[in-house]
Amino acid sequence: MADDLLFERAAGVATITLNRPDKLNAFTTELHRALAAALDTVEGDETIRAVMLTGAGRGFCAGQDLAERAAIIAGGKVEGGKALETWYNPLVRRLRRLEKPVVCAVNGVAAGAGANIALACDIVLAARSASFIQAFCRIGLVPDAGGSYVLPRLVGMARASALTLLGDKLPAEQAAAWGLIWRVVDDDALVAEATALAQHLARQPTRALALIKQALNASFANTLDEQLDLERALQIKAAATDDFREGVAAFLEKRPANFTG
Ligand code: LHQ
Repeated sequence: MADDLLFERAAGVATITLNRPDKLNAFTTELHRALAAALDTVEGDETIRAVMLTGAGRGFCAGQDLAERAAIIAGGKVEGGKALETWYNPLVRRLRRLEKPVVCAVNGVAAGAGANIALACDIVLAARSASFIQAFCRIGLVPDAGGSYVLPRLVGMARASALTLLGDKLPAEQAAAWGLIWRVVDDDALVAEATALAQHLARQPTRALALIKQALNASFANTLDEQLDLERALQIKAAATDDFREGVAAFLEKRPANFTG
């Protein structure tokens, strides 16, 4: 079902909208397939220099479609790892490794893997009415899609423990106050603000932004010495770009930079 995912491009930004609003954009295999194809396009098109990910309707994403799961369970093929291996883990790895910034506009409830896919994006804005639910424990599962990795790092172990063991709804404002996400925006301004942010990012030095992502991805696993060495290696790459030359020239000439990515 191609309509389960909307894909638009304008001003250097690919806007990807999860579009199963009646089911709060829960992930079916079809939706995963469509999202993977959209990311193929993003990766392969150098005119796309930023991504905006959002959901249609009143939810962002309710995680795995449990009706699809129930059908699999009824068929006697219960296998918790397959969907992670095939879809969720590659998706999270791709978002983290994508050499373009990804803005997530969380327009409503983000539950289960839906919450953790939002948190795998680079800058997360949420509508004031949105919320985050680590819903896994409610149905006898463990957090997946990277939740158990990012939550302690973003909000500390005490909050990560309560969020994942209780499965309570965390309102967007609290999520922002805790540092789980970047910012809360009024509901009716969310898409415009997220789009403007993504368009801003699309005009920035894309290669440098990709290298920044790489540095931050490595940061928690590295020692200070390792990270200093990595920064040096990445800086050599950044300094070799046309955009670095342009950035310095624009600064000295007191004019806006025209980065080409
Ligand atoms: C849904 C869903 C949904 C289907 C709402 N599926 N229909 C990975 C790999 C392997 C195994 C399994 O899992 C995973 C990763 C995961 O993501 S596990 C976690 C899966 N997600 C959940 O457990 C969340 C389930 N949803 C909810 O708890 C609620 O819907 C929330 C709290 C998100 C929102 O509640 P409400 O605002 O009250 O909305 P609602 O429950 O009435 O939902 C609206 C409709 O969407 C409704 O359909 P209907 O036809 O009755 O109107 C729901 O059935 C449907 N829906 N989530 N995950």
